[in-house]
Amino acid sequence: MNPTLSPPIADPGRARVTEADLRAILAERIMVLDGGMGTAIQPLSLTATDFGGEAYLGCNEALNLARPDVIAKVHADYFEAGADMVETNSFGGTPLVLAEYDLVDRTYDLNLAAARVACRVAKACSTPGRPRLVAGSMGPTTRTLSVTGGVTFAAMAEAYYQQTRGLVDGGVDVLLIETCLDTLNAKAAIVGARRYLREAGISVPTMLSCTIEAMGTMLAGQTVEGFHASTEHARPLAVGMNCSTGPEFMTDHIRALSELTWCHVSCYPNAGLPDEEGRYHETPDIFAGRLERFASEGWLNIVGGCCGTHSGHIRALARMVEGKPPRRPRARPRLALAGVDFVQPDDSNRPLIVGERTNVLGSRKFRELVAEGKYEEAAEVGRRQVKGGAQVLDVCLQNADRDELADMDRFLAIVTKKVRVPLMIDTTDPKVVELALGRLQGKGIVNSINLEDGEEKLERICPLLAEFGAAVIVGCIDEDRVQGQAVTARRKLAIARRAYDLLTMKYGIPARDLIFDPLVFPAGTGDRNYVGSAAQTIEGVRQIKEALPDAHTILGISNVSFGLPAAGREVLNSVFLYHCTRAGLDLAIVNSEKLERYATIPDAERRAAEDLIFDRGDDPVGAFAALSRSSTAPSWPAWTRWADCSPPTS
Ligand code: THG
Repeated sequence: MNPTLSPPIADPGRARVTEADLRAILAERIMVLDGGMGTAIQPLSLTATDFGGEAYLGCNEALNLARPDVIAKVHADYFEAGADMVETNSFGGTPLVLAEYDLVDRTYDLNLAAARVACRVAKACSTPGRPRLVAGSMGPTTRTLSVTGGVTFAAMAEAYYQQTRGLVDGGVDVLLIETCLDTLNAKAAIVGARRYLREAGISVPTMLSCTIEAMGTMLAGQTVEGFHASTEHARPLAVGMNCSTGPEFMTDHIRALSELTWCHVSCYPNAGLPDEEGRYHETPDIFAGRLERFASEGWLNIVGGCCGTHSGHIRALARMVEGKPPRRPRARPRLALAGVDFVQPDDSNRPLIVGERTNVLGSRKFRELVAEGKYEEAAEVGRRQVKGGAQVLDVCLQNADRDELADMDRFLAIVTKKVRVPLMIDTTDPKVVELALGRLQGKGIVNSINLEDGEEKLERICPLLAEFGAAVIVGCIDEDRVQGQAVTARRKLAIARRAYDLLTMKYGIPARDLIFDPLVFPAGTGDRNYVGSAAQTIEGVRQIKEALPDAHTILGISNVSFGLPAAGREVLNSVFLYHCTRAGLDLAIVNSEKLERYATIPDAERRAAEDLIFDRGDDPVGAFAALSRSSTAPSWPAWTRWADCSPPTS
């Protein structure tokens, strides 16, 4: 413990502003945030003594203990200029960053002090009609989980947990996770912050703000839409952008975000792009003039400044927003998925194609590559699925002979660098789910849960969905000992309804994140149990979509053609997919490189496939097999989970 840094100032004894009060203010007007902290400190030419010693020179957080008066003055100036909310001087306040100054053991004190200084000034500047607020600043740290690595998700979450403790105990009204360059860091911040709030039994809203670089994406590659999709599970009070460029370059991104999000929108840019010497040139009038457009378009709820802005900029902003109505958050949230790229299934692009080959149970080749430790080549399998049109990848590494956890860890580290699409984590092991979700920058899908063992699995997996943000596939399977997997449309719908109620009401999962799998069984084997089951699946899709319109549907299309020769499989898959799509299917798991185009299938083959699907004629199995020149007997896949593929009983 270093003696030159004094203890934090006393608790100012100020009550936290509630989320309800914050929302009431945001409903009324555009809120003004402060400007840059660095910009305000720089001209003061502080010395090593001000920082508490040579060792801390340049560590702004040290000033919270060594010179709280300086920080208090910066806050007071911003309030005086018209800011409603100031940010604590804690941008680099995680132990990950403080380690560079050997200040890890002062993490709590430095953040506590940052919050107390700001809260004391906020208290002094508040009037009954105008509360002044404090946002706890949480910067991106000096590492990126998705780009540079060198730190685990758990360690990152722990670092933010430590920072949150100090800020929340110090009394901040909001936690502001800002300047996010890598969404995976932001997700770790969310996990860490929530863990402390849960422990302390306190509710403090979060705001999230990403940084889009001049080339139009975050450092780790996502756009602002991807960032939003990947973090909306935090239910942030506001989401927005800060830093990086001046306001002008943010225009398209802020417009897009404003159209997309159901949260409030914040924007606090730099004072233009910096020149060679790192100086910013937008004057208060130019800066406020550019942001005026955003306010007038109705895109903004919170506005402020970042690097290069000072109290002059904030004064100009406060004048500019006066009397301008705040943005009204968009009403209806929709399912959004993200890898690096962002995608939303809707009626124009349905069904999203999910590549099936990165599955050790479904592809011998992929299984062998993984078994030989050839993860790069295994990831190439995924890249080819994407090139072939896959918009999502199903990743399954469930091999009883191997360590699934280790395989998933290694495979994801590589495949996330090779493909930009959202990933689907195909596993039944909650440990694998947890590890995998901590590896995804974007918003993925867990494949899958069901009611086969009652609620046992749900209890373990649902909290992970809320913690990391992921959609989930719910298979239409229940506890029934005789026929757990639903074959009839009626049972598919009944199970989907039951799961829907349970998952939305008891587990709090948003309906839009539920993707029901009505189940596909082999249609071409002659197994009496599955005669007509393909038609039931199509009808199941239709009924689930109709009864539960907020939720989504998915099918493993290739299951339908198990046991048929290759040429016949592609035809049957394609015709089946066509009918499922007409029924409303949202996502389809297929081999994206081998999807026969429906329109190119000769009439006779298409009719034979339809006869098989809808069980028309005397011997649709035989007729279809004859047409697709089946000579060999059906070969049985090593498949047991999704379709009960026991060989025909008769
Ligand atoms: N629903 C959900 N998830 C699923 C399925 C489902 N995941 C897995 C599966 N079903 C979908 N994926 C595949 C992958 C491969 C095959 C079928 C479905 C396939 N494989 C060849 C076979 O078994 O004949 C193997 C060929 C080879 O080894 O190269 O057909 O229904 N939610």
